[in-house]
Amino acid sequence: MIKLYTWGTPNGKKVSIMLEEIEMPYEVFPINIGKGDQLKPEYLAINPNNKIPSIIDTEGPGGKSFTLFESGAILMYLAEKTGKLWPADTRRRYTVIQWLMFQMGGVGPMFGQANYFYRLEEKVPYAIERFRKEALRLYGVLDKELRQREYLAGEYSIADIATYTWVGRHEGHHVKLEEFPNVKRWFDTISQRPAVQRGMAIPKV
Ligand SMILES: N[C@@H](CCC(=O)N[C@@H](CS)C(=O)NCC(=O)O)C(=O)O
Repeated sequence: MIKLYTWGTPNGKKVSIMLEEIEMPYEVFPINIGKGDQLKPEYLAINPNNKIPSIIDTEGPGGKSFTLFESGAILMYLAEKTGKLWPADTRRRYTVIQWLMFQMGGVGPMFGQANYFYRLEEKVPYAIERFRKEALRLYGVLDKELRQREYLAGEYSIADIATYTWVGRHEGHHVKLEEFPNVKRWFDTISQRPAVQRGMAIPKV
């Protein structure tokens, strides 16, 4: 059984989508980051970085409980544990990891900052310009790659799941998906997956 500590954000939804895709039983523990649940000592014992998501696998390696945070690490762990969305071939697997790292190091932080500065009441034009420009550059990279392949690493993978939830926030960083037709086609295809729809609805609070 997986215990999932999450909230309704792109990083949290990555993990619920994955758990739905691999059909692994899980229990959801909502951590309301708006109310500061992530700062409570009982949660800090699970994730010292006071952010969601985290998991506890009650039947981890060696049959012992295993606690993990960082959404990218969690996706890799669940993929490796089940062998699902995790190519056995080294080249293919590292292509998946490459695009996952691209998401973790670029897409997530840059889209997140762009969203933050667009939302901020006291506008900081330099910051909006900086993060919007970088977000647009990243959409350009994704669009060019997705012109050549159906999914980021060829077949549907954890890299697509990780990137999907952030592209799902495109309105927050004022990007029109119509301007990136290959990203839009990819996004619309993934949106139709029943597991993605179920995972996007977590946590139900
Ligand atoms: N790199 C981390 C980022 C996690 C993260 O930024 N989580 C946000 C929600 S998407 C959070 O918990 N924020 C609460 C806070 O910063 O206090 C991951 O991918 O797991």
